[in-house]
Amino acid sequence: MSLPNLAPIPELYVSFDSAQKLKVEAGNLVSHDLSPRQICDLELLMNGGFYPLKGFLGKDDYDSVVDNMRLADGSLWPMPITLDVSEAFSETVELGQDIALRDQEGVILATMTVTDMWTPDKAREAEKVFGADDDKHPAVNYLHNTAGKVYLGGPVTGIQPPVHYDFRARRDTPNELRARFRKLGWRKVVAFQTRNPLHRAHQELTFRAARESQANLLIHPVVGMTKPGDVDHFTRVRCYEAVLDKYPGSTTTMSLLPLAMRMAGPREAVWHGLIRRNHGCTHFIVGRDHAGPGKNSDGEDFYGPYDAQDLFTQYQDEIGIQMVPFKHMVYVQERAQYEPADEIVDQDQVTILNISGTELRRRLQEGLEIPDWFSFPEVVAELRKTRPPRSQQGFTVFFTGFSGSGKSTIANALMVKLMEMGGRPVTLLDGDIVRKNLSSELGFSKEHRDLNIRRIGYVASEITKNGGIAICAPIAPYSATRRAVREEIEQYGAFVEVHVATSIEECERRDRKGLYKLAREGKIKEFTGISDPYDVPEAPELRVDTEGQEVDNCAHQVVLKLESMGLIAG
Ligand code: PPS
Repeated sequence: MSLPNLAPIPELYVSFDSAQKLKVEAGNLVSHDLSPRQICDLELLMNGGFYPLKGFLGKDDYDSVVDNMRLADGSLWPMPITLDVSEAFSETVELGQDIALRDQEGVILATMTVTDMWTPDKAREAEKVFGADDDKHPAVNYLHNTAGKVYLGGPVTGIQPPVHYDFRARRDTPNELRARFRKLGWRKVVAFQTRNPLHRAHQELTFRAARESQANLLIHPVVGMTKPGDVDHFTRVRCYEAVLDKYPGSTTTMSLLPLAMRMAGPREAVWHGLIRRNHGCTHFIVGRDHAGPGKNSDGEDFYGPYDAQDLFTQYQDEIGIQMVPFKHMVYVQERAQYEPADEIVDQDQVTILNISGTELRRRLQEGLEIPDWFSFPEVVAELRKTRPPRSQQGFTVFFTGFSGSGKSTIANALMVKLMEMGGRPVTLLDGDIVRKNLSSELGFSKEHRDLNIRRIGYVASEITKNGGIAICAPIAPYSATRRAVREEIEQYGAFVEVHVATSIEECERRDRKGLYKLAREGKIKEFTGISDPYDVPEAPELRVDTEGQEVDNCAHQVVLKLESMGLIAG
């Protein structure tokens, strides 16, 4: 199966002329609007990055990949690449039918012949592929809370690649990279996968990897989708560009990979290896905790730090690329250099320095020093531009609680206090205001409530992105939706969830709007706390109890919390 590295890799695109014809014909087909993740997957399917896949997985391939990391024909493939759709959409499609796959602007990128349609057992997929059915894993969370209920599978016919307007010169298909390597006479190429800015430790690691494997170096950062909360790819690419001239130009190159990562640790490492082989590389760096998803619900790591290296070693021959394993690199002060942690024999006599990702984020957030031994001044300057200290960033305060719990009153008091302080514009997205101005057509079914909260989340994320303060005060009864909003906002600034924990009994006793009475009488249906569920937030940033407390005091507790989080300067 493994192709000689420098020959072209098969793509799924039809010729230019056929594409023009197909595009017109596809205009009449049933259309699926691809999600951002599906657009990433489709791009790599079409350009050969996911070779030997010929489309989104059918049921047999899916089952086999989930159970055995292999396609039904036995080829190694660790990641289910599936086209998830809503039940409503699946009802418009029949087996054997061609559908058009469109990007978010409606451009037809490909057609797919639907050969398979099924409702997957997502809990099983989570357990087998990601090691646990735990929503703390970003891909498991995506699987349960973002992906559609039904999977469609079938071969894809490529019409055109997704359009990218950013860093165009830095993007290469597998065949473009192969051609570049051919042109440069590069026979051996070691790829470095990354979703983080490059600091000195990474530079040392990549230098050593290239030296040890006597290969040229491809810095191959992921710019599709990475872990929620990561530094955005625009900033990262500017950081990479800033350090590129510190590498020898004749043996190092950089290219951007539009991959949507799953953070699946060991399986992901094998997948990354196959993708890099497809891009013409011969070696691949696998470090500590490769593509790690962070902690599970019990606060433990999902995978061991070197599980990815172990699994890779097992499949290395089949992947067709050689692993360059790396241990954790740390700075040895006395020798003023980075060394692999496990190779330092005089550990007790030297000073070992290291700054974790969490510590780096803290220093950036608080505007603290980032030493020269850790990173390059150019990189730090870029990061500081995008991540000003927290007290200058936008943020969202998201109140949640029963109707009549006091959310709006506390939110109003908080708004006034923040306006008194000044510095950042404050916007109040109160439940009632939103329902009047943004969501007037919506009712209180689960679907409508979700839509309402997502709209609030979207507006709050825009406000946060642009450096303002958004105060939201809907009931927001569902934890999955609150989490989705949190993730959307945390890309740009802090999300402070405040649970206004007034009990349902107290809210009903107060019954300011007389709604509880109507709900009890059955005159209002689906009333939160009476005839509709409310998921109590498990770990909000703050829980306020309004019973026996002044509004001013409740709002003040929020101010103190914001201060302690560094969001308002002391
Ligand atoms: S949600 O669930 O977050 O979309 O709700 P929200 O937008 O905050 O709207 C809640 C306000 O609408 C009134 N109302 C109801 N609440 C809950 N359940 C039902 N069925 C319902 N019908 C109307 C209620 O007055 C809420 O106002 P608040 O400000 O929360 O008291």
